[in-house]
Amino acid sequence: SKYPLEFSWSFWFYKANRHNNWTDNLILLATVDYVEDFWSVYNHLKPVEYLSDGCDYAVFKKGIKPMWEDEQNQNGGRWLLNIEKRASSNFLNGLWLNVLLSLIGSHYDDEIQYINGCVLNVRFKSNKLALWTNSYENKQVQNKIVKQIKKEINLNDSILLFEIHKT
Ligand code: M7G
Repeated sequence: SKYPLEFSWSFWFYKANRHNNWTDNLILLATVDYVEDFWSVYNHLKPVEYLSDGCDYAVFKKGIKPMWEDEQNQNGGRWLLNIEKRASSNFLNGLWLNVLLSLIGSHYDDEIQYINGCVLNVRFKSNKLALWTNSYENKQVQNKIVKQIKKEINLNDSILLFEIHKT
């Protein structure tokens, strides 16, 4: 029997294409309800180090789109980490996997309810990792979340900035 996740999670891929609206470039890849299915999808996908500039991966709770327009993101924001290009691909891959495991494993106590998902932006200048949350007004929740994410990715000294989404 398979091991169920506390929440179902959807994998998304964004591929840059100037001819489309931003939202039309987002593709829902798969939704997973079990640990085993998470690994099937994860293992099937290109490791982040091979994504080309302009692409994103996003993993969000099922039913929440990784875009500002989704109702669940209306009062939300993101904890943002810049990842310098000189960081190794192992580091980048590990960072992304650790964030995913922290989400599917619900490592955030009660604060998991305030987390919508995570995004990795692969960009020419600097890659970005972000954890999207759903209530920017709740400072206490935001601080607990950022403390935990730093622990998960083993980066206690790095700086994550909180940004409120554009609406
Ligand atoms: P980005 O891809 O988050 O970062 O935003 P980047 O500047 O490092 O590439 C780039 C642009 O994509 C934004 O200025 C928006 O035009 C568009 N964009 C990004 N997001 C996350 C959204 C979104 O959620 N909704 C819409 N409509 N456009 C977005």
